[in-house]
Formats: sequence, C-alpha cells, structure tokens
Amino acid sequence: MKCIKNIGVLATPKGNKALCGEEQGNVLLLFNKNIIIDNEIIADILDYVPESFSGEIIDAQNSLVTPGLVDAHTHLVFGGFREHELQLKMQGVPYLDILAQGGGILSTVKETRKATEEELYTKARKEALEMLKSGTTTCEAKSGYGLNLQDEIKQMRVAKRLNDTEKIDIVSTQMAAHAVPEEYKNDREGYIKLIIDTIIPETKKQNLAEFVDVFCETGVFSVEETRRILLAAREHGLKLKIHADEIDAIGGSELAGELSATSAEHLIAIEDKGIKALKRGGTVACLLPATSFYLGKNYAPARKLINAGVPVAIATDFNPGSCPCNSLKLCINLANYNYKMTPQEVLTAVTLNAAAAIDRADKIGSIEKGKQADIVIWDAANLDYFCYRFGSPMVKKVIKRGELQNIGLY
Ligand code: IZC
Ligand code: ZN
Repeated sequence: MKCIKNIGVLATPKGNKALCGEEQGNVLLLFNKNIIIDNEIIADILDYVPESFSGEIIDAQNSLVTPGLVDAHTHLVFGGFREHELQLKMQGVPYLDILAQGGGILSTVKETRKATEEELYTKARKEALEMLKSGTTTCEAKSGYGLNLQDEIKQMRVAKRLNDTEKIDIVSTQMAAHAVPEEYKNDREGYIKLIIDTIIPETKKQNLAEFVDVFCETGVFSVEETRRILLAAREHGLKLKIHADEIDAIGGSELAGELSATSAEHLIAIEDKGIKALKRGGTVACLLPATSFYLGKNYAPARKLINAGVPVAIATDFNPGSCPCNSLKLCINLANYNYKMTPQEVLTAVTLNAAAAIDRADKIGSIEKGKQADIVIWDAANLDYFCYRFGSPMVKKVIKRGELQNIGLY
C-alpha cells in the first residue's frame, strides 16, 4: 500500500467515458485529500491518513495533483529527423508541396527503412522516457513510416517492445495509409490492396496494433480510399481513427462520424457538417495545437466542437515533420491560450477525453477508486497557475501504475 499525502489540490475529471459540452469543464477540485494506492490501483481517496497505515508515503508538498497525462496521438517510432525542412518552411514552402516533391513523410520513410529495429527502439525509447518524465503516463504510437509489410511490422514491434519494457504504456496504431510509397507512385491501387490484403491482416494476426488510422487529405488518401481501408480494419476487429481536415475539409470528419471512429484527429479545417457527424458518431475530436503552432496554421475550432457536444482531446502529434515536440505541457498551454479552452476543459482534454480517444477511459484518465494509479504531482499550487506558466516542465513527481518514477533532474 502507498499513500499520497499533503495534496494541495486534487484536480480530476470523473467517469469512465469522454466528457462533452459543459461537462468537459466539470473538473473536481478537492482539497486536502489523501490517495491510497493498492498495487497498481487507486484504492481510496480519504480526508485523513488511516492511523494503521504503514506503507510508503509520497509527499505531495501541498501541490497540484492530476491524473497522469495521456498523449493520444503520436508518431513515436521513426528514423532520423527533418530539421532541413525548417529552412524550407521559413521560405514559405507548404507542407504538402514538400511531400509531393518526395520529401516530408517520404524522406522519413527512407530513414525508417534504413534503421534496424534496435536503432528505432533506442531512439523512440529516449523520447518515451522524456515524455514519462514530463508527466505523460500513456502514449499512443502510430506506424506509417515503413509503408511496406516488413518495415511497418518493424515499427509496430518497437512500439510493442517499448510497452513491454518501459513503465510508460504505449498503445499501438497501424498507419500504413500515411502516404503512398515511391515504389507505388504509379499504382496507388496496388498499395491500397497491399494495406487491405496483407498489412492489416498481418497486423491483427501478430497482435501488433489496436487501431488503424488513415491520413485522409488532398493528395494523400481520398475519402473513398479511407473508407475501404477502415472497413477492412473493422472486419479484422481493429478500431478506427482518421487524420481528418488537417489541411483541407475533403470529408474526413464526416466519414469518421459515419463509421463511429474512436477519434478524428487534427480538424483544423473542419466544417459544420463534419462537426455534426462527429457528434452523431460519438467520435472524440483529437486536436493537435503544437502542429498548428509549428506549421503557422490556424487553430482547430475547439470552442465550436465543445459547444456542439463533441468531446475534445488534446495531443502532441509528436513526429519529425509537422510537430517535433513531445511536450503535452506545451500543448496544454497552447490549447488554453489559442483554443480559449479553460484550464478545467484542457485538463479533461489531456486526461479522460484523451483516454477515451484510445479507448482506455475505463482504466485511466481520472483519479477515482478502481482506476490505474497513474498520477502526477506538479510544481504548481493550483490548476490556473499550472496553465498560466509555460516553458518549464513543472513536474515534481510521476507515479505510474502505483510506482514513483525516478525522473532525474526535474
Ligand atoms: O511525418 O509529416 N501530418 N502526418 C500527417 C504527419 C503530419 C507526419 C509527418
Ligand atoms: Zn499525426
């Protein structure tokens, strides 16, 4: 047994499902509580430490305590970085133009194919540990830089191995439909067939992913192609995600709603009909403010989504092209300042709603009896201060599955 005591304020959303509308900002603020942990699970939340308690005490030093952060959208495993694109970006070359010239995703594909599984593991592990130190206790990881059976499997095996060997939980998503590889440039249909007939079945057979995601975008995969791929994924018992309306509203969010996808990602360009579809489909809107920040793009219409009753999650989108940032803390600040979401709404977006975006809201995302003991103690006295300060990690202690993590210098 363990006890977290001297909690200044315990801030947590409540429940086992995504919160929408006004509920999204309905965060409990509890004062002077003590959290009792039994193995990996939150056993109780009490006003006192029981006299008979003899386990380990974790001192929260009168600080803010929240659920561990959940990063519901990352491209964690990849070879190389793309710092050379920074100059192009500053000259105003658009993201899709870089991709169309064989750069962008396709240059990361070259690096990822070249790398051994061990090299990819070492590189992704460094990022994953940095994330855990920064308060991210669960992280989703997409493939999509292999773009053939062997290299997609290599990427997903790295995600699985990280999940098995490191404290951070990794949820794996198959994303072979991230781009059409060079060798299929003149045979899109051949590549879509490879995804449907080989990569998806093999992913399922080897139990390497829980979700399938498609980059539904101008010049990448059309709505019809996305539908075919996702229907195949569903037939194999995999759950669905869509990168939708990042640059152009071509109908990705309408499709996400139609298929009741677990989540739709980006949504910078989403239109009213897309918002309605997400609401109807019970799909979580997973917004990625650091991508808008880095690409100098508009910010997704978070307030409109919340007002329409769509649950909003916020994630990093960590990847070498459009968001070289693994900090959910920075995303929290950006969401607060640019989406004009309140600190309470933002907290729900990076905990319970993010957990729902990866179908884990029954296990993580809130501090309640029976949930996994993933908890962060912040260097902040209250939630407003936590959202107001930016640029520092602000982490004091990370508790993952009931165990205090060694987070080094922080
Ligand atoms: O490598 O550019 N948007 N996928 C969709 C990305 C960005 C990642 C990349
Ligand atoms: Zn992405």
